[in-house]
Amino acid sequence: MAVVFPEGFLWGGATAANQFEGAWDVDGRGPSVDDHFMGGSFERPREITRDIDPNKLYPNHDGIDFYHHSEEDIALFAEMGFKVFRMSISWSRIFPTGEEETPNERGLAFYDRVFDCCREHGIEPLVTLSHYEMPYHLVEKYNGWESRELIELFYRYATCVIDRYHDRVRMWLTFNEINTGTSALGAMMSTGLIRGYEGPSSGIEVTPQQCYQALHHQFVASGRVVRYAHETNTELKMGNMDCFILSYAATCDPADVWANECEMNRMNWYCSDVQVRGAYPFYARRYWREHGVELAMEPGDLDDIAAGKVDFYTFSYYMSSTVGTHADMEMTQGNMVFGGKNPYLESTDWGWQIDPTGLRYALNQIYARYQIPLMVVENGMGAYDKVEEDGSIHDAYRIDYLKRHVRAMGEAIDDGVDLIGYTWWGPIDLVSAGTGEMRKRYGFIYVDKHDDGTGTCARSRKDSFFAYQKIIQSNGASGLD
Ligand code: BGP
Repeated sequence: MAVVFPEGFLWGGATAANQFEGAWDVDGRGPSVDDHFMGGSFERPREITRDIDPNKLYPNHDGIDFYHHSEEDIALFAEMGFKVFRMSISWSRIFPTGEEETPNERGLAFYDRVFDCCREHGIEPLVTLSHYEMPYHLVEKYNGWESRELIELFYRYATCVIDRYHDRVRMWLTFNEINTGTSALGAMMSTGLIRGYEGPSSGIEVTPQQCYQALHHQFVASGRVVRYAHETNTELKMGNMDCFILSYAATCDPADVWANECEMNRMNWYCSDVQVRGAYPFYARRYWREHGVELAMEPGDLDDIAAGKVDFYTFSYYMSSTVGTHADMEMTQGNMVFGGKNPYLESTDWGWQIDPTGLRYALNQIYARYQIPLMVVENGMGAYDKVEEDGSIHDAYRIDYLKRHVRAMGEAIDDGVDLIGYTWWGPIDLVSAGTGEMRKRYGFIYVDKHDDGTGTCARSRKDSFFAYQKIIQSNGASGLD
């Protein structure tokens, strides 16, 4: 039976300012945390330097220069038929250190141009307020979200951009993959807990106390911003954003099943239970106790969380893993998490296990739990692409990944899930968050930019560009064979 997507389904693509804008020091922008990350690879983690060393390469500084290609890129998205374009605002473009009293007008003007251009093409912007970044000054001064000060500073930034753009941007997400704040890389990128970190050998360790305290501050900030948005314009829709790392019990040993249940609570449900239901979940207290977490809260924090429930649930989905208690488990990894290998699944060149059925399963699980509209705001495949002599790129592997995941979404919709949209991660090649590489490509649009910083930044269409175009044009009714 053909897959039927609802009328008005939001097809599109997703990006993040720090990974594609470039222009890191242009028009008054301040350095953000990502500007201190050097490039790495699958084998070699990215290193952070406290000072920017002019002799080193920081891939996020140039990104793919969307800053100077925005009109061309949005036109290409429109050519594919995008209904929605997910992007983030760079906080340090608006408040360069995060502590200014007034915003940087030149930064605001850039996003005016971007949103106007989207509107001209009939594309709805979906904006993430914080996608793995914050002004670097806040890391040095406050150790990021460990400090309560960040709540007010983020609120100042978020309310400023909501005031400026709410007539053109109706859909907002507060924090990208907020749940990765409990992982090592997420603690650096998402919550900025890296004061004193000088590279993998520096020995700085982040404790559960720091991670969960930082998350608490983000929950309060998110709650206040959601409430502000709802009061400012009743048409605004506010979402959470979780990295859904679906895991299966490695065996049917009840000990494995229970271990997986605990991991699903910790990794996948903890943050969304707070942001969707407006309260900490029942299992949190035992977890905190057993991990030495004692949250410092102020009066009103829980009210802010309760008043800031989101309107729709969004998530990224790339892979699944397994969880078990047996010593002989073979492990694999993504960018933010590690997990067990699943013998029934194939993996990408970076070891991410491909599991379209897992997407259907995840959508059903999430919808059963929350019963609010869902949106897949990241899904995609990082791969090496070969450019043929005539410039064409035949990325059949990416098309296959796309089709299988779209079919899985169609099944979930048929199951009864209220799924409202899908934004492919990296519709245009951009810098990898996990490794800082360019050669780990996700795009339907190729960008001539390389790991050594060379390249013209010229854009071209891969085969997948036309495959996605066909799917969108038929609203998922064809192009999936
Ligand atoms: C998610 C992030 C994105 C993106 C994506 C792909 O975790 O939200 O920013 O980068 O993963 O990951 P990577 O770039 O590490 O391949």
